[in-house]
Amino acid sequence: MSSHWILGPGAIGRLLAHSLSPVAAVSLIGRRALPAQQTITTPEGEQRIQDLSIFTPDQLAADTSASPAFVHITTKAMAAEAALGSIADVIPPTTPLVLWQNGFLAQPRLAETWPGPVLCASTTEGAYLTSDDEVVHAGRGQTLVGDLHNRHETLAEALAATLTQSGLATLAVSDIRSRLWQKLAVNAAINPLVALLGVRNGELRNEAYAHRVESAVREIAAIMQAEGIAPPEGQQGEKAWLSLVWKVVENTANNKASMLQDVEAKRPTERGAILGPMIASAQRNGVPSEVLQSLDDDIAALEIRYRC
Ligand code: KPL
Repeated sequence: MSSHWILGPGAIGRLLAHSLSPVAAVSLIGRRALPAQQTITTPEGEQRIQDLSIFTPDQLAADTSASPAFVHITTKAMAAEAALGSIADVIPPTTPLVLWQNGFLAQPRLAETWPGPVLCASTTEGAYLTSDDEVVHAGRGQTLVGDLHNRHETLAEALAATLTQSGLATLAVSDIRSRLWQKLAVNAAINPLVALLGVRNGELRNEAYAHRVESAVREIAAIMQAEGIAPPEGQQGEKAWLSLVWKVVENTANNKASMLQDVEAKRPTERGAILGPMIASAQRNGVPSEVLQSLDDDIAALEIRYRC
């Protein structure tokens, strides 16, 4: 039985812990203590209770258990490096990491600095927490795993097989960088706008807001071209990115996007991982980014206001 450590007991972390527990040895690691008895509600509405092994980093340091086969980092993007730092002393530097973050901030940084293999995961599984001891698996999706430089295909395939066996349909892919940027493109078009407007995704279709989506997508399409990222489904150019964004808006019309949830809860947003890499790329490539920059400035101002 391989051993998986999951760093970050948020919704995806707990979904992973519940799913992997029957097929692997799982340790869930978080900064604060949580009840060992945890409940998951499946997409079919069934409730399952499991005792999970939950530790704080200090408890892990005192534990002499064998080193893990994989460390999954399921924190928010901005917290990933600090989270890894909190356990780095108790794992060999050759331990494979699996990064589950949104955006494209933690992935290139850790791929550069961590000596061991760094896999990235991009998932459309839907999950949310309802309390300290319950996660709801709201909808099944698909997970893609791979590494940015295609050096660890066998490892990605082994991980995909374990995750699939655990009930999370997963494919090992050779183009995870493109997949992460494609998701980033959609997130950059939707998340900052809905967070600022305080609306559910579907409301972006209103006449009053749609042109703002279009002007963000115009910049995003040019950045994608400069990065060499084609839209999924074989189409080309700005129109293809716009139709992808509208398709996601349609499919998630009732969702409160993650950035809006962060703003409502007065938590730091993932603007640095979503708008940050977009704007940095625009600057590197001499592509306009005024619209994205002003969204980023407005979110930053909002965060400052609620931090005071
Ligand atoms: O991924 C999302 C998010 O909320 O972060 C979108 C696609 C915007 C759906 O809500």
